[in-house]
Amino acid sequence: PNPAPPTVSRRGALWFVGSGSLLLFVTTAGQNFDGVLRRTALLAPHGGGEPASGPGGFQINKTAAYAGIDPGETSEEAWRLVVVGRAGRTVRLGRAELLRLPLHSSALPIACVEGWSTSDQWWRGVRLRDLAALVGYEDAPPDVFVESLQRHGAFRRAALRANQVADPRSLLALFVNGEDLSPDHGYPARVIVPAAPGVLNTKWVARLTFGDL
Ligand SMILES: Nc1nc2c(c(=O)[nH]1)N[C@H]1C(S)=C(S)[C@@H](COP(=O)(O)O)O[C@H]1N2
Ligand SMILES: [Mo]
Repeated sequence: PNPAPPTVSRRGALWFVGSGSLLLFVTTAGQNFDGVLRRTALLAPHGGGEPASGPGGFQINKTAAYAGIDPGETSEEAWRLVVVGRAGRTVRLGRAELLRLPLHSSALPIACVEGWSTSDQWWRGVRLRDLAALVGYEDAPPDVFVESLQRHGAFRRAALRANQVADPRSLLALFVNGEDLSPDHGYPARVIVPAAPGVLNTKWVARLTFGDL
């Protein structure tokens, strides 16, 4: 029966709603366009690179160029995966050595919290739990800390839990859809794990440190 005096005028309320809608419009409309305009879509999927066609033709979060990956450091001669395990046990593996380990396949999507996901892609590589076994965790694999060749940016490292490492579908992938990973999808090696946000699928992997985190 005794409402408090209004704290906002009718005009104020209309202005607030109107400018809020306009702000949403300008921060999402860019997703409908290509090129520079697309990057203005701060609140909508704006992608990093446009998917090409062929085996690597699915969405890309950050391209190799954006992440500052120098093709010289991903070559067969230069690149070594460093795997650290129990009591500091360390092995270094080139791509050729990884290919001599048992290879397995997983059909898994990438689901990015930025608002897109792919259909299942056919990944092939070495099981994370097999890599844990190489450095002293033969039975129950522990957590793993994954680091990329990428030097800057929040996505250059990720931690995976023991249950994710133990999952037989979790791979250090070397191939996707029957071909070598493309540079933008993480060549020479990237993590792929089931039922996790895309950000855990670290690309251009350089180092895996197994041990409870
Ligand atoms: N090193 C590195 N790995 C990364 C990223 C990154 O920026 N740098 N982006 C992550 C995010 S947010 C997603 S969704 C996936 C996307 O993988 P894709 O680009 O191969 O589709 O990679 C993840 N791995
Ligand atoms: Mo993502």
